[in-house]
Amino acid sequence: MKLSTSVALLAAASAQAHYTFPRTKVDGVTSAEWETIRITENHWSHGPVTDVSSPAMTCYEKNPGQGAPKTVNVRAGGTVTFTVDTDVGHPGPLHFYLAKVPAGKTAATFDGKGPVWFKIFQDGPGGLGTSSLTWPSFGKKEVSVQIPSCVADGEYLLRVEHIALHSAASVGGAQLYISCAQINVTGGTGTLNPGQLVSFPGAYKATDPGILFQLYWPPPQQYINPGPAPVKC
Ligand SMILES: *[C@@H]1O[C@H](CO)[C@@H](O)[C@H](O)[C@H]1NC(C)=O
Ligand SMILES: [Cu+2]
Repeated sequence: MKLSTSVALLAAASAQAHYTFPRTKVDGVTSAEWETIRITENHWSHGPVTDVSSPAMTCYEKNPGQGAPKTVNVRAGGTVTFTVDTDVGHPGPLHFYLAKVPAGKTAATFDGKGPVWFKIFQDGPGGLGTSSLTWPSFGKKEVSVQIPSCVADGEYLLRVEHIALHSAASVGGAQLYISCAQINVTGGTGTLNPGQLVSFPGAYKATDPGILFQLYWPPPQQYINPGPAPVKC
């Protein structure tokens, strides 16, 4: 009895450090949970993806093929915020990717598979070369990205990804927290050249230097974000 109680407490404590991204906020309007974001496999456990070759790398969906109930409208150049449940409890980089929905599909029906993704944002640590790196998203209860003003109008999947590096010194130790919002962009100039598109899974290898990473000692001198460089307008 006593043992199972402390095991349950431990499990609850580690689940607390984990996180999900259940709601969007656009133009001051906050969605319901999993209304504009596809419900993720970890919606209850909050646990991470640790195998970067897993199909879960796309959108970490609980119900692939089902889509979220709504698609949220956003102006190119506008901001999409994801709420974090409960907060970004681990150190590591934050990434956002977009995938344009192909003709014949909608944001609700597109599976996001294949080479369709381009990166629109990444961040990295402060304090390189010291034993106390600082990560901009650490502890945040919301994370936001600006949709580039130069994208083409239309429906997209917007994929948020936070890579927790606290256990990343061994292969398979990095923890990826992922979800996909369904968005509909208007007012874009359409002049973006997204460069080479990448696939999830596929874009990352377990041994990429930004995935297999010693966070603590010796003090890291650099951090190389995995995946392509973010696009520029
Ligand atoms: C996307 O926005 C366009 C332009 O406002 C609109 O015509 C279309 O119905 C929207 N699509 C969705 C799925 O909301
Ligand atoms: Cu965790």
